[in-house]
Amino acid sequence: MDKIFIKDLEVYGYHGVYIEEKNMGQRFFISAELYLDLNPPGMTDDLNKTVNYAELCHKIEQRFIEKKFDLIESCAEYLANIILNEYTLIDKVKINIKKPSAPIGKPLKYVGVEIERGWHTAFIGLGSNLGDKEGNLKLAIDMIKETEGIKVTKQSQVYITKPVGYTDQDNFANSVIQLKTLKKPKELLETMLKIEEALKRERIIRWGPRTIDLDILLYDDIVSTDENIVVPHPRMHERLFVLKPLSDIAPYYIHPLLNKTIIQLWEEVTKSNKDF
Ligand code: X6L
Ligand code: MG
Ligand code: MG
Repeated sequence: MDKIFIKDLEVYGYHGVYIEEKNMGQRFFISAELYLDLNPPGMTDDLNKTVNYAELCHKIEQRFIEKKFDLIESCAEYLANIILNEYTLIDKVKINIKKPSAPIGKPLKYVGVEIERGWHTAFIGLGSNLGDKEGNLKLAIDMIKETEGIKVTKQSQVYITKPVGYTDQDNFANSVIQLKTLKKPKELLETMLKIEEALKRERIIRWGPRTIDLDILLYDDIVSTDENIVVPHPRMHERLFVLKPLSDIAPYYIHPLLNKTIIQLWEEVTKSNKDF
């Protein structure tokens, strides 16, 4: 992918665990690699279609010196966040921070850190069958939209569906949203669980009635078997109340384990189930 780079921008800053580092300060070298499509600006010679690296250098310096972090890890995380939030053209950023005068008492060129952060695509399945069902979906989506580091980019229709699994309960309202996020899967899951809690989700009966259920269906094309966050959602490919709304907004998205499009999965399930 195309990139713009800034190499070893020298900045005098006040980060460090030791008090002298915070008081006296020291030199740092900051490098950034910005991943974005350089073809549009390259074809049009238009600065508005790219990132002004002069402006960015000034911003990096300004934001770097206004804080006093213990760790350069925190500095890097902080800068990556600012850059990705303020320059929407940038998909991914690499930040490298070097500390050539770290108080180590050994001869070395520098110590440093490097991180890579970017926007990821995820799909969330929403379900509600208690209280104002459609209102609950809307409330949850509003809370997701207000979360820092998340942008909701697509929304399916709302479908009224018969309960699956535990059938002695009210019909569900189901929908699916696509979002762009800076969060890792684990952080995204925590956000979803917090919103479920805020909307008074109670877990009494397994598969039972709920004000809101927020499931991470897909996260990029990651296949994760971490027992807390299994993506793709292990049963999404069997459930029409997921596949139907998902096919509204991502019909040709390929399920990274089954290697089939959402439409294909939907057709396979529809053939053996006439509930929709
Ligand atoms: C055999 C055994 C076959 C269990 C299927 C299917 C279990 C689905 C649980 C199953 C089995 C589930 C929603 C729902 C639930 C929802 C609708 C579940 C877990 N959530 N039904 N049932 N919408 N329509 O959001 O999905 S509970
Ligand atoms: Mg669920
Ligand atoms: Mg769930």
